Amino acid sequence: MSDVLDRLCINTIRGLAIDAVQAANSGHPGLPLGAAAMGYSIYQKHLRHNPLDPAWVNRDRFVLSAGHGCALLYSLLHLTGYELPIEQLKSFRQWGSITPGHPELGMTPGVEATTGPLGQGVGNIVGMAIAREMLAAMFNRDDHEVIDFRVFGICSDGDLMEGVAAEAASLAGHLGLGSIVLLYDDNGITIDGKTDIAFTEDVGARFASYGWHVLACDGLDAEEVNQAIVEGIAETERPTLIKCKTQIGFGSPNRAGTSKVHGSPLGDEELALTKRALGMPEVEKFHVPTEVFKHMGSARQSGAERQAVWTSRLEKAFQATPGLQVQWQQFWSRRLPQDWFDKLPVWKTSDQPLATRKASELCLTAISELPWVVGGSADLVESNLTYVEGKETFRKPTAPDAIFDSAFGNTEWARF
Ligand SMILES: Cc1ncc(C[n+]2csc(CCOP(=O)(O)OP(=O)(O)O)c2C)c(N)n1
Ligand SMILES: [Mg+2]
Repeated sequence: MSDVLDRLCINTIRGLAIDAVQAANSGHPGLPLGAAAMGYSIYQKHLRHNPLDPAWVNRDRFVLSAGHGCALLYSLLHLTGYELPIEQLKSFRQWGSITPGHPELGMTPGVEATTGPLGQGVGNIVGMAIAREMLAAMFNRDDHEVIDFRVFGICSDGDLMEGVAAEAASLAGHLGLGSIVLLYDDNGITIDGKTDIAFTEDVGARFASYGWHVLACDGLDAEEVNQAIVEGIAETERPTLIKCKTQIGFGSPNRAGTSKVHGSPLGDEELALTKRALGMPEVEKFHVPTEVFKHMGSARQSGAERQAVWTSRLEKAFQATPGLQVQWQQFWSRRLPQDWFDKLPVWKTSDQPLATRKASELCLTAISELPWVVGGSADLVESNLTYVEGKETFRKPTAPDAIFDSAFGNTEWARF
């Protein structure tokens, strides 16, 4: 029974996405048709979110790195009860709508990152997972874990061809960012044709060499995807990549498996044929069966309940740890203390010359007492003077710190 309902939900997502693209007469139907089961499994079975409060601090994150497939994301957000009414799907890609042709952070409730430039969403995912570890180090106490969100994502062939994804994935493997579960829409097709015209590497072996936990499954089979995600979540020491074998444009009798379906609307005739193949009503546009609305829309209630449980956990943590609440409120209000500016050193033009890197160091040191200052250096700490005495580097518990090893212990995540 649940199999039947799952299939209906997945095909409803497909139907909404291709109707949106057709209504706009532009967009990308191929990815939503192929990756609908992946998106559904994440949103329906695993994502701990509250559609009515997309800013809930401890929500699981989801990033669609392959931003061109955003009709999939908008369909998922609509069905799970975000403030994204069906009219927004009907006005996909239109001026004034909140459903732009690639996801935009701050425009659509539930969109966590602006994506479109391939590979960069993978970078966002890794950044979010790093932020999670920093937040956990700041706010979790032994018996009170208030930060424990996971970071999910979907990426495509094009994403994994990009250097930025490789660099970020290497760092994620090195750091052992176990909160990441990244699904790879392995459909073997890009805009110019089959991936083997340019991309024949063993992606799984590459990610394994980065230190990732690599799984593979049939990405069209919701239950297989679901099982793989369960395994990915259970692995908390390494990030997980799930190679999901799919077919671009799945369901479209004349376009599935071809690059033609990547970025052009199906057209009325092929759209009807696709819906027929998927067992969906052919004429009615933007069709959502009542049972799908009920099933997927239940995320509103379960999300609110989950957030309420977490809120009481947070209150218990505040009670148990003096000072934590003030620190928490200061941090999330994103306001700096009134006098932070006064702490900065002041120079006059008549002063002795000073190297800018030295002046930078003095400024950094002055503001380093703010608890949330995080800095970085492109392997140039000693030349840029970006190290602040008494502060620690962010690194994996077991990783050596080449420069400062003797000065600081390396047995736990740096506390900020
Ligand atoms: C950095 C970058 N280069 C090029 C593009 C243009 N572009 C959009 S999608 C795409 C590739 C499509 O292939 P894939 O990522 O496998 O997506 P699919 O066709 O399977 O949906 C390209 C090259 C881009 N968005 N970003
Ligand atoms: Mg592809």
